[in-house]
Amino acid sequence: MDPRERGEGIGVDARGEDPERLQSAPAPVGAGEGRVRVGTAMDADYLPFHPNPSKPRYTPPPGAVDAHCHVFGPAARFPYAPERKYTPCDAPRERLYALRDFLGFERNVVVQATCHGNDNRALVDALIHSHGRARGVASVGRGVTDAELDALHDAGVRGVRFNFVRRLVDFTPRDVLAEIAARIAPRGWHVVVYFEAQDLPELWDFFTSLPTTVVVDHMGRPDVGQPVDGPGFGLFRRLLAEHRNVWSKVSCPERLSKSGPPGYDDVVPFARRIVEEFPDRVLWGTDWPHPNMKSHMPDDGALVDVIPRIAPTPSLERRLLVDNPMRLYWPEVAAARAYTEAFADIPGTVVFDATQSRLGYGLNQFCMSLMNGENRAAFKADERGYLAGWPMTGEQREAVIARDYNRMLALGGNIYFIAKIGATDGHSFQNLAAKMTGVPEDAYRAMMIAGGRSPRGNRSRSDPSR
Ligand code: 0GY
Repeated sequence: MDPRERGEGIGVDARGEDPERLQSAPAPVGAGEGRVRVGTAMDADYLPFHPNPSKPRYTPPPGAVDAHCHVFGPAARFPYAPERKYTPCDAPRERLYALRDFLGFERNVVVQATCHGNDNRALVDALIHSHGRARGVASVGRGVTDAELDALHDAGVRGVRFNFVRRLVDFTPRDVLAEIAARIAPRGWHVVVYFEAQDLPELWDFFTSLPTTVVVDHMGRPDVGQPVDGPGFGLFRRLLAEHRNVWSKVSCPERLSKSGPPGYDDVVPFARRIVEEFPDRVLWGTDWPHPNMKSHMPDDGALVDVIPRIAPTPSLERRLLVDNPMRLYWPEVAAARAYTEAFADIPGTVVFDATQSRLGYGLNQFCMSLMNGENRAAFKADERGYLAGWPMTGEQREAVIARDYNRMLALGGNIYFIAKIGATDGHSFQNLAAKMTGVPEDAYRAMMIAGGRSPRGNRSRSDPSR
């Protein structure tokens, strides 16, 4: 059996030899031909996702979220909906997560696509196998039970999607959608809407009556042949300006562009305008696996390289890729982060939170290996050689070689672990702490006996009594 049909052999390690390309065995064009997938085959004119996207030149900030992507099938496990308008190429979660790592993202928001209708099983399967690194937007009908909504929430779903694009779905009465929105609102979920720009006037009243945050897919699909200051895009900007609960995904240049890849130059001014005007209500996503593209299949690496052109400052980038999606999809993590960030301006303090812990995982594992005598001997005999065997950054290795303990803390080291290096060198904890403080050991000892360091001048800069 072809491993692609089992969704296997395409995990994060299945990279080819060219580090500039993600080489995980593509589903070739026409992969559906001649195959029976529970009675369905990929549409003859359907373009499969890019087989080997390039490595982006742009590096997303740590913690970046791809906030619009899909999983399709595999159809053998998760059949496509009978009422679907297209049959795609399977795009299983393993491929999505391999792409996430290759492009330099940390998390995904997986959005239910119409080819799966209201059957969210492939989405839920992707979420529960993401180790907490994916959250989702589901599609539900009026008959959904509270228990089903609970189960979706437990899996990581935080929103529902209402699709108004006529080529993708049949019409659903507005009162049905309003009823669904009223049921999900108390859960803190939001509504994602997908529509064509020409339908915005007719949908305006419905959108503005929704009781939740409303996230618009792909900037409401503007006609980028029109001026960015023209009436069409002006109406969309007015929607965001007048309704602070409305957000926009600045995604899908490949769908909107007339000028095409690699730069998608005609879409850039539209996306940039939205990012600059509404920096705290924008999200970005790859839209992998790019269903229903007809003109071309985008190289996902090239799509990532558009980001710095639409979010041209580090602050805009961070809000677009990290702060905004975290606030909407992982609010509990964002709140914990905001709490620890409040301590970041205390002189000499590095808060060891989940972010630092992830950064320093390899460094701290190396430190713990020094608990073992043979490992200590091996490290002492050849420090660089020994360090090369641990998954650490070059900066972390250099900080260890230099015994720069403060730098190690900044790079994710934990004091309880990095103290093992000091112990290996024959230092007491007191000696180590003195070294980190930059005073002789005697002076450090005297200070501690006298009651420890004075908090004066060492409080948070935001503390008026500092
Ligand atoms: C997208 C866009 C498309 C498809 C869907 O749910 C879907 O089937 O969203 C499209 O064909 O424009 O966001 O993936």
